Amino acid sequence: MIGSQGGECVLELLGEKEGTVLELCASYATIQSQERSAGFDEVIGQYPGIHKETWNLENDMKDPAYDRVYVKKDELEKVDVIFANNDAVALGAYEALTDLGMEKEIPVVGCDGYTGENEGVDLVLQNKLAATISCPTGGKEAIQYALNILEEDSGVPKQVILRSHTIQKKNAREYLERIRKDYEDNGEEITVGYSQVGTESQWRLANTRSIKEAAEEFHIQLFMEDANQSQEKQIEAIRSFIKKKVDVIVVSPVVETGWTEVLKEARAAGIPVVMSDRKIEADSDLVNTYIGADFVEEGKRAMRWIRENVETGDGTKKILELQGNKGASPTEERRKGFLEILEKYPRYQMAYSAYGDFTYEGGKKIVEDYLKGQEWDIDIIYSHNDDMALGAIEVLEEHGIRPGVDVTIVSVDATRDAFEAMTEGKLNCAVECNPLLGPQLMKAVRDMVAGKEMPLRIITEEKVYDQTTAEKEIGKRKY
Ligand code: GYE
Repeated sequence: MIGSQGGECVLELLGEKEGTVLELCASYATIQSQERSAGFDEVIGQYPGIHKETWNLENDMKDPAYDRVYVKKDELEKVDVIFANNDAVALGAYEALTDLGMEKEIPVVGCDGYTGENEGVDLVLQNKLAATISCPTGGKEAIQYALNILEEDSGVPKQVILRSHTIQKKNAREYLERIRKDYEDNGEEITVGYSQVGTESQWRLANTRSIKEAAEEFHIQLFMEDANQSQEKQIEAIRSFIKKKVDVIVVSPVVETGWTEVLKEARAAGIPVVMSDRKIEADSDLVNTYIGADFVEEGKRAMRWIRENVETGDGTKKILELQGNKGASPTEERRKGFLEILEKYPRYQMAYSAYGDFTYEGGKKIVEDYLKGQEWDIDIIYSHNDDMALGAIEVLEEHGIRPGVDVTIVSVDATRDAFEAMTEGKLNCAVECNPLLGPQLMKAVRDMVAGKEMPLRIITEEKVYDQTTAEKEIGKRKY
């Protein structure tokens, strides 16, 4: 159904029923992908003037799709349209075409048609995709039919084939409006209990603001508890939410382990749980979905930037690492990703590493302690967040060591403060971690309450900034 609709859409774009279409078959080994491809063939196959090429991709992610398309410029020359069986892959293809200067020549069609920021419908509105074919998950309808069956209503159909839609620029706004109405018609007020980590960083403050604003915008009643970095307090908060019988519980977990018991209590009470920003170690059936960044990738990006920008000559460069709080997923994973790249380049050495709990004071203290023990001999500071990096900068300056000059500093988050430090030349690079999770989270909450099936993970989109780009970007910083 979705594939054949994709086929119709491609026909419309080709106009003359001839030409070459490149099909990007994401996660090609899955049944879903094969079905979409078969549906597509059924339509396209009727026109002998249309030549089809298929590239099978192992997964459905954007970056590998970008890489695959980018290196094949020669083969793209004869292509008239690209059809990707998911929107992330379609976006990867579009970005590769843009970097090759071919985006005007080859329209890209995707599938899924999700309605969040930078998802299918939005990409159509941004003129990045020529169209997306929406894929209804059917969760809401399934629940409605289940209720009908329980109430012994007659006329429950045996099979329901849901409609998918072709969304193009001309109908995208109308489509979004219809979906919004669907939600409103649903009527009931949703309640969410949110256990927040604390107020340790600028990132966290921006994150809290984003969640509160989005709750208002989505008409969701929010109970937010600040745990002041204590897991005990978070567990207490979750229990209080269970007692309140909220519709959904959201946790931004201060550490990864120790959640199983309380999450089982939530499950027993029938309350779905979402992990926001950070992850945990627990059975996957205890958490409905995760929303947040790819922290391993952030660590890798930090070290890749160092490798490309800090020359070693014949010597070695010493790194001091400011870690977040012990046992938190961003701490563990930012370290892991960083070390994974570092290990390949023995001229960079991890000389010292300590926990600074993601706070300004924590960053200060690590550098102060280091300087108490020895002469300053560090070339690079890698900080798991901006606040600690800024704390470190203060201490370095007090000791006459020039941050950003005598020592290269790379941090994660890319808050406005970090941009200021970059434009002042004190911070060299900031790997972005987007705290504005509110809208995506509240959308997921609404979807969940409406009975929609949730993706396992929702990963945010991020970039790397340094002094060459900071000046241009600082004005756009929202946090
Ligand atoms: O980077 C840091 C904050 O969990 C991603 O926590 C978050 C991290 C963020 O305190 O600044």
